[in-house]
Amino acid sequence: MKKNVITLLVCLFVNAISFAQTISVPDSLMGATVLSKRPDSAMQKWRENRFGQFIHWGLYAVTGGQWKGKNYPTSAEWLKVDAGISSAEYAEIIHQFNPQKYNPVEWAHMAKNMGVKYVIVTTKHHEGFCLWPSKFTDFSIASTPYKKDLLMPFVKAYQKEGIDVYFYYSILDWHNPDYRSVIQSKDDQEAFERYFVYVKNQLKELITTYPNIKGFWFDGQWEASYKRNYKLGYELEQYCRTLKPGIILNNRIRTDALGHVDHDYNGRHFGDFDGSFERRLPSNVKTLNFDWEACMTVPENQWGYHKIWEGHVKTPFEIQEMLATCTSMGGNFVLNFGPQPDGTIRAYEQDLAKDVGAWMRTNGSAIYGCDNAGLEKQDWGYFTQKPGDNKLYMIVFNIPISKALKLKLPEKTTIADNSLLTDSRQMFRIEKTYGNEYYLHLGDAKFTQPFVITLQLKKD
Ligand code: 2OX
Repeated sequence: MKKNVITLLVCLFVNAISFAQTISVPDSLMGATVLSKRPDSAMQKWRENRFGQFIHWGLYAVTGGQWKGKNYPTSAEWLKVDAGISSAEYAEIIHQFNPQKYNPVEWAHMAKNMGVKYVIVTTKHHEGFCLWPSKFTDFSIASTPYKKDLLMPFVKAYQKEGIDVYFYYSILDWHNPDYRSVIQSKDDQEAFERYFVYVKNQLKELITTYPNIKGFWFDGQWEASYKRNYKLGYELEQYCRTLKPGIILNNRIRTDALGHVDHDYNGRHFGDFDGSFERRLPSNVKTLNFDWEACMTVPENQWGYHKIWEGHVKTPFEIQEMLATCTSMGGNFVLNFGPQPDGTIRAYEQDLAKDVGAWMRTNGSAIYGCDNAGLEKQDWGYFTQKPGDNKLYMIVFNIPISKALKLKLPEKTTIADNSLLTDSRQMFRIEKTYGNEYYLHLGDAKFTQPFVITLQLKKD
């Protein structure tokens, strides 16, 4: 017992040291502070999670992309700006927000079944409306006909399912009268500084009320006012790290002295990971030397609920492939949901979650805890590998007419064994072609879904 305690203390200490060494003081231009992958266990967990859920929920769910009889096809959470709604008029929507069918236990259950290991929820989007009853504003759930806190039952339900909770928080705020997009006078600067006290108060309130959340996901950091106040941005990073040691922060937390967003003047991401891949995946299939995350919408460019989905809507296969792509490049993938104004989730999103979840239950071991395998990408799909493991996963999306999958293995490596992940009795014929190249022959095997083949590797 005593030995366990000592081991635990040593682990905590080593963890704290390695963590502290990773976060440095910024240079004079307020560049990035995390210059390599954070080795501590919190960040390790983030990395192993690989698959997350995004939730965009706020007053924009009520309007659903329409205003005064007009439809705005790609405006959900951006409707206020896109439809030119005044702040006074927009604020009135609060009286219609009444999600009587909200059941976060069902949401969390759906998320768990989909296979996500973490969730990011919009506590406050650009509109400024707060899902929790904040002490620092009336523009919150407390002023709606619903009245009750939405966030506490959400956090509890997700954490009960073992899903890590992260809070999205927008720095940009269309409601707070002290917020400024640009600073043109001393008064503007004073107002912006007052707004910043509000931000810090709210973040402290969130951390104090929900102490078990894992981190913040900032957004709306690109306006001139915040760039000009880059020192406040750095102060914010420090503040968050002091509020909760080990907290995980995305790169939208701040800018540098030259006004760079996402990445500093040297191309290094701010925060603990590069979260700038919004509705796109990195195109370069190489081992990226930093942690990153891509977030994706199901319909075209909109994150909140929209009554009408126009244009392409993504299918489960596309989502599975994006997740596999991200894992194979050493990054996380986050899929967005925009709940409806009554608190339910639209049928298409529920079905998608079910399909992706079914696939993850049988193929998830090629995703969770996996990373870039250090191999060249092949046309049939994606290689992944758990760090330090001699097992290689092939996630197959495209079967060639020849039914022969090309493999290029590292020098001095042979394939000791292979099988279908979902059926270890199903093995495939391996043919050596030349050098360290092989064909894996699928033969007559029939597939209706993307599938995973495991290769047991052996050093010569
Ligand atoms: C706007 C201008 C330039 C670059 C990005 C944006 N942007 C970001 N627009 N919307 C966003 C928000 N980020 C996503 C995660 C959603 O919350 C979206 O509203």
